[in-house]
Amino acid sequence: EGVYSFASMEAKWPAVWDELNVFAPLDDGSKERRYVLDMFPYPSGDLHMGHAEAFAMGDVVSRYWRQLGFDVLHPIGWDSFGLPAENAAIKRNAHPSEWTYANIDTQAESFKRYAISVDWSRRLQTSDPEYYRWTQWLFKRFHERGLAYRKNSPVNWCPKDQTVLANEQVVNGACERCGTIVTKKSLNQWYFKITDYADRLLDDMDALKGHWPDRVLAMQKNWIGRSEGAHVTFVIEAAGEEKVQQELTVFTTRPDTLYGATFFVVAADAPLALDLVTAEHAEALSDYREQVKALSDIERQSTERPKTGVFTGRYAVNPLTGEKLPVWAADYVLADYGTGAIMAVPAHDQRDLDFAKAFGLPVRAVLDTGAEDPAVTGTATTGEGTLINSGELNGLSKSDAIPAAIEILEKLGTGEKFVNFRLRDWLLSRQRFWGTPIPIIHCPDCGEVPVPDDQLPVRLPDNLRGEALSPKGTSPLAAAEDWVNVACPKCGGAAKRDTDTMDTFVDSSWYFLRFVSPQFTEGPFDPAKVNDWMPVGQYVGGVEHAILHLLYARFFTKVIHDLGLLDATEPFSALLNQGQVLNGGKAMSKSLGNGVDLGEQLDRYGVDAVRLTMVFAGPPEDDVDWADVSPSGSAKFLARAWRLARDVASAPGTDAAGGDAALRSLTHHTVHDAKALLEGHKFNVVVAKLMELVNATRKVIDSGAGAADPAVREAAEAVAIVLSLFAPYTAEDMWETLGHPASVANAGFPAVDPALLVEASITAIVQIKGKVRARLEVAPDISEDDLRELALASEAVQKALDGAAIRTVIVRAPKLVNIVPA
Ligand code: ANZ
Ligand code: ZN
Repeated sequence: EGVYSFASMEAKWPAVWDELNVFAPLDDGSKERRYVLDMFPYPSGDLHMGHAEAFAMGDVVSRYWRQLGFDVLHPIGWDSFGLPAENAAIKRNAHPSEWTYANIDTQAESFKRYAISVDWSRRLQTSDPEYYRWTQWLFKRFHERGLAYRKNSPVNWCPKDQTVLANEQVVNGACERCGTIVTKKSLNQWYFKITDYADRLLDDMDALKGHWPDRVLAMQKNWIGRSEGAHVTFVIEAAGEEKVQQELTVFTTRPDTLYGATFFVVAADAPLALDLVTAEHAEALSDYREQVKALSDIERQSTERPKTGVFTGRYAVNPLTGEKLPVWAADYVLADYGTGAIMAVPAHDQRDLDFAKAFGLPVRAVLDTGAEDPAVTGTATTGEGTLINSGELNGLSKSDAIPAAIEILEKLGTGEKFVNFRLRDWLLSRQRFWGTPIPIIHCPDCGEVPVPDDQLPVRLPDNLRGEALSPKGTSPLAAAEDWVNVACPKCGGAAKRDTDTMDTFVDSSWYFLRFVSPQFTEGPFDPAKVNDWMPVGQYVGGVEHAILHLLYARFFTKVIHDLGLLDATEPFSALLNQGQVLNGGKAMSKSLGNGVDLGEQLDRYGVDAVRLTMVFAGPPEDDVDWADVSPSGSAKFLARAWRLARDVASAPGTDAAGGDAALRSLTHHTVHDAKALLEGHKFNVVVAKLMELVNATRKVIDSGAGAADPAVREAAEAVAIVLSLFAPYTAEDMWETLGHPASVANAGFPAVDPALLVEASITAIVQIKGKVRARLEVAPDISEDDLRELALASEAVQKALDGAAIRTVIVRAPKLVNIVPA
């Protein structure tokens, strides 16, 4: 031996760790528990560089907590339903499960080689019937509480994937997955009533501040979009014809501007527009609605686009003034926000002003902000100011006028304070095959009948393959007649199963709970275990999940709490977003041809070197540019660390007393600092400190007592333990060489001797006129007087002063003396 060989370490240790069951938690309450979780992978192909980075970070936390003596739960599973498997199955005339489980096996092998410290006995897959049985069970509990319901409404439709999408899956008007522009389609779909939880989702973020990235919290806050204002109801003027619509309610954040409303706008695509329009204007509206359909919400709200719209022929009456205001239909008002209708105040809202200019509608300022009249400038005024042209509100400030206006409206019975949310209910049904079947049976007599709990899971049929799965706009499950046609559980009559499957984000909204007892058969998780582990103490994953997965998981946790099944109200106490792995400053992609193959890197440099490189590249939140890092440099460092252990092992023993004092101090400082740095996720700095310690240890070996010095052994052991967080193979090998039984993962973080942290001396700097003239080695607790005396007596200082008189001496013990000559 004697030569560092990552290949032989990688061949040796996994079996030992397996045998010793090193990474399974005791789960017996003998130690304090901590739960660390990486966002579980999707089984597309083998692991890539992104996995290697994310899992390296999560593993540092997990291994650190284990070294601190916690009982650590660190599980892994697969988010294994979803479109790619289905598309691959169509292409290969296969069943999606074949592709899925083959990929999972490949990834599992790679993860084992990558030596992530997980308890493999807890592995789960969301596409396992043993798992989705409980996804269905939870769906039923939501359904019983009215939190899962079906409604007909215009939904986002991806023409390529031939399925509906949740609002959260539409990014800049396009399908999050394939980039196709999303259209609207009216369909009967299942929803989760996440809007019932909007307030709690927002309020409970307070407890996450400082533990979740600010950016993620800001994104969630914005997505929930709480907006305080009022509902104001206007009576529609009957223009002699039969009245279809009696009233029009708007949501406004600016009830103070009511006197400045000069017209109304309803969303052209809302049913409301059809209810309002008079016969005379019906055709113009219907033509306009065709135009609007093609636009995304982003385009519709763009301030760049010229304003378009049609008059409905109706007027609404301002409850405060009796003024008749024309009602228009336009696309810049969205059908599914607020009430889908607005009172337009062109003087103080730019979009309303643009619209007023385009159609020659009046502009009336009601707030004097000191700026010029918006009717003249074309710029709406939005700042603070004093109310004008506003009857009883005149003279009030904007912030006083808002509640005053609401009070007046409430007295008139025509308005009230209202809090509006941007958040919509979560559309969860999908017209695809490879997902959790919705456990509902539709009976012509009994309506929606849930499948009884003892008949769960509703399994996917296994006789659909290849072409039968191709998207048709309705779920492929509809074609499986023997599966679809069932007896109604209530009346026994002929009935049909629901043929939609659930959004895969449903599967991932509760998997962290399943990990506490993945084999439990009496419920989704063992109630006796779940509160021992939840909430997750550290969650690690990409920022791309800021809204979708993380919001949904928070929602599920709150509902499951409300069901009385869980104490926690938040799933993840702390969140770490790792950066991306780039190559040449750009994300790796096929089209750029800058992909780096993980397997190849592992073959070339070894697992430890790749892991260390990921961690050493910078703080975990930053991107890693593979073109800028040096896995071969990492490999060299690992070999250098490893040789310390070898040298110690082959040196003759000495008595434990003594040892190189400077090295001992450095070792204890390194361990001490590493703790604080690890808590702050400054993993890269810990690695840098280890490098320093390895170099210092080597110097001592090469001089003085050599490897037999007990300070050298102490340093080598500390290196092995701290290094085990980043480079488990090298560390385990060092630990064995140093004469300890496996595993170094359970060695315990080295104890720090506080006496060794006290510095023997510190360098004080002496400046004259701002120039450094001397450096003095002084005791850290030197007094000001002593330091002044020492500085003035110093030869270098005497020389620099050259007899000049001194005006003042400023002393900051123990580090600085500033001499100001007269
Ligand atoms: C009158 C008004 C006067 C308004 C004014 C603003 C300024 P947030 O903060 O996003 O909640 N609005 C309401 N529903 C809308 C919809 N469906 N589509 C487009 N715009 C809509 O914005 C609330 C404001 O956005 C509301 O207050 C309304 O315009 C508009 F000087 O009412 B406001
Ligand atoms: Zn029935």
